[in-house]
Amino acid sequence: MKKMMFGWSGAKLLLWASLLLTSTLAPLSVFAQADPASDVIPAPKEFSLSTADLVYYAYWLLALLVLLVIVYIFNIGAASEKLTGRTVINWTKVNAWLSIIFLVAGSAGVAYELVYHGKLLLPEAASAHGDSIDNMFNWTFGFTFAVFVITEVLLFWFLFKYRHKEGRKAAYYFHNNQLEVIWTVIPAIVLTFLVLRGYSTWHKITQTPEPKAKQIEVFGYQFGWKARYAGDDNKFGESNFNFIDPATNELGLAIKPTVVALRDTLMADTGRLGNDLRNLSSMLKTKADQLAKMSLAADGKAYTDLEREMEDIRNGNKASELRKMIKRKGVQIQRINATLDSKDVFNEAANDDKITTEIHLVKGQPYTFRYRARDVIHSAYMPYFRAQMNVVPGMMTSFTFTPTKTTKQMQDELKNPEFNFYLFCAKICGSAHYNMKIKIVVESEAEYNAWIEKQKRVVDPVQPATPVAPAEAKDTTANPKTATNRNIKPSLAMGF
Ligand SMILES: [Cu+2]
Repeated sequence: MKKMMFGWSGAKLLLWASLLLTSTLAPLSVFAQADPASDVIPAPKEFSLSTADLVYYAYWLLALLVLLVIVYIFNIGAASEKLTGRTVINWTKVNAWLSIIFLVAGSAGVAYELVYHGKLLLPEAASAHGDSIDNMFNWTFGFTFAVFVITEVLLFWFLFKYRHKEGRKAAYYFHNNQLEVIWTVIPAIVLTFLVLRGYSTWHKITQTPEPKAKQIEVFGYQFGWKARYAGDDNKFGESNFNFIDPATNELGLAIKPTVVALRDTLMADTGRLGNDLRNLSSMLKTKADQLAKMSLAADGKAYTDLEREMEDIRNGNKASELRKMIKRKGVQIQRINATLDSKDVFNEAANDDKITTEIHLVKGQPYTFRYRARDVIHSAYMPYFRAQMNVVPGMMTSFTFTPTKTTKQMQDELKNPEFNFYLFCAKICGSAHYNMKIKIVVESEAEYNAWIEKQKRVVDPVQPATPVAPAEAKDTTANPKTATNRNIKPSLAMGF
């Protein structure tokens, strides 16, 4: 009897309830919360329960209790059914009403989500094509939401209305062509409409020529963005991933002295690595002498590291690693040498380019962002401008749009003086992906001009070679266009 009172269903319920309870323990303040921006692991706090914790805990205990009571009531019913042979619980009816409860609770949940989290969908649009994207989104959402509501209501209502009843016979319905045609044709028409609408909107956004569009290069890497403006000549200098040097040429621009210096460094590296490769046996001997003076007890990790290095030399791993590095650098040297004499590549167009850590745009001016990536695929996402594009290594992608609201305007509209536009990475590209963003400032033309004037050129215009009177010298350097001698001198600072 006791066993029957608390049967298998009760045990299952308890199991679920305890799982639920343990999963809800996390918000308790006794668990120290780590600051995601800090590397420091917080020390465990002393055990303490706040009032909020207790209320939270009590709430779940109460829910558990109510569930237990319900289970006991049903168990008692089932037991008396067994003893008396009479039907106490009409399960068909219980299930039918449960489906109605599910429908009502589910609808309330959907309404709650729409009201409270609906605003998280997309912020207000701040670009010329933003409205057409929003329009498309609303149409798609409207259609699918209507279908969702109709089908869910019918599903649960029919479960309730056509439940089993004594004496009622189920209708046997084999096939109906008309019905088949209706539920095939209507979705086909709706989907065709939505797809064609999406296609034409996307086509309009991406394929409409924008002859007045200014170009800005946006360069993505693990983990950040750089922007490049074309400078006074309005021409981007050529670039090539083989020219990339993290310290002096992050974007791999075609600046001859910088690239020649990189090639020379690579050649020196190759020579050094070649020497290492030839002297592996003496290297092994030196390391063995070193190891003889050490002990595992006193030196620990240094000792085992040294042992491992020696093992790598003995088994040939070190030699093959060195050969690989020499080969890789050799290929890069060859590629650089192959382009060094090309007037198309090294045409000095990169000299006046400006590399910036912020993107500044003029309100109402169309822009084409041309995207390049250094390492893996990133995705440039600007939610307010309704713009998103993959940023792919070895392939230039682009997106053209016109910002229609200044940062200041948005700050006033949202009553948030801290507001800023950002370009985010929307592709999980590595450990610091979450931090990969660049600020975008939309402003007036005058403000933009003042900002861009202050940004450093990639290559400083150089002073004239012959000494001149100070006043004159100042004039020549102030305006790079009138400079008589424009030798290239790579700037190590490069604006970042
Ligand atoms: Cu990324």
